[in-house]
Amino acid sequence: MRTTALADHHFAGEVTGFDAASAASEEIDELRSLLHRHRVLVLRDQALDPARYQRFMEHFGRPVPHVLQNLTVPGFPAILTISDYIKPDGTPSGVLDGGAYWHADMSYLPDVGIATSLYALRAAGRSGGTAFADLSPALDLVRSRPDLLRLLGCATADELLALDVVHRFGNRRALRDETAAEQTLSRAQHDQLPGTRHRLFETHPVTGRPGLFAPAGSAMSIAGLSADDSDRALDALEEFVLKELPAYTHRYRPGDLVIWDNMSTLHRGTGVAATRDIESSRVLHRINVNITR
Ligand SMILES: O=C(O)CCC(=O)C(=O)O
Ligand SMILES: [Fe+2]
Repeated sequence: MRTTALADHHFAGEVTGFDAASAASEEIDELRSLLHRHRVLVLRDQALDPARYQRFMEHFGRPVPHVLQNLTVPGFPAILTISDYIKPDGTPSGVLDGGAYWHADMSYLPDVGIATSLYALRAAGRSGGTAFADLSPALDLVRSRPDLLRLLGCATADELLALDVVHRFGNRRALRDETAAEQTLSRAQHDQLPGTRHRLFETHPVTGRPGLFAPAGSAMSIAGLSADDSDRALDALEEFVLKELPAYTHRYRPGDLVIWDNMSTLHRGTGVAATRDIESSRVLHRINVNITR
């Protein structure tokens, strides 16, 4: 197994010489530690049916089924289909625009430690990619930014670690901007997700280090700040992340397996135009696992 970093700061490791369908458990252990070195792992040319794919991801943690059960693979409640393909009857074949805004997956759940994998069954030249931003250098940088500390209401850098954020399924920007994308839920799905609070700088359950966690998407407000101050602070943090931190955009080919740690990254899908032409569509299978279980 060999790894090449695709961006600065060891961000996004492309792994070669690894076959997820046949890997021995020692090799998978090595891959798991590489996830925390690179935050995003890219493996090309994998051949996984749903059962093999799920068994492989179970080495990383316990699967966490998505609330959108209507868009899962039949017989596999933990495998969600992400696709821009619209079926002949006009219904979507998967989640179309669930992640077009910056977010960390499942940060609206009380438990932290969610990793995501996307496996590409189909991808065309026109297909959208997934853009990633690396949050792991953020804490040290924010500590040395008086402008951000002030916006966050912190008199000293140490106060950063005590900040709490209210999270809810969806996209904070959609509260104010009607053009902002957001996945909508049925009433029953919505009722399953009451929301939660996390530290803005959460301790990583594997590395033990505190790091910026999910400052966009489900992060609705910073506890203790007024709505306007909180919006200003979260906007500024997102801008800081996108301007100052390492980035990588993955363009899919069939057989790609991409795995990332949501504790130390943000991501967004870059293409959401629906198509009725299966040949030019993108079909991904997504599995989330909790790496602490
Ligand atoms: O469409 C993409 O590339 C990313 C989708 C996404 O963010 C997700 O499934 O959570
Ligand atoms: Fe996502």
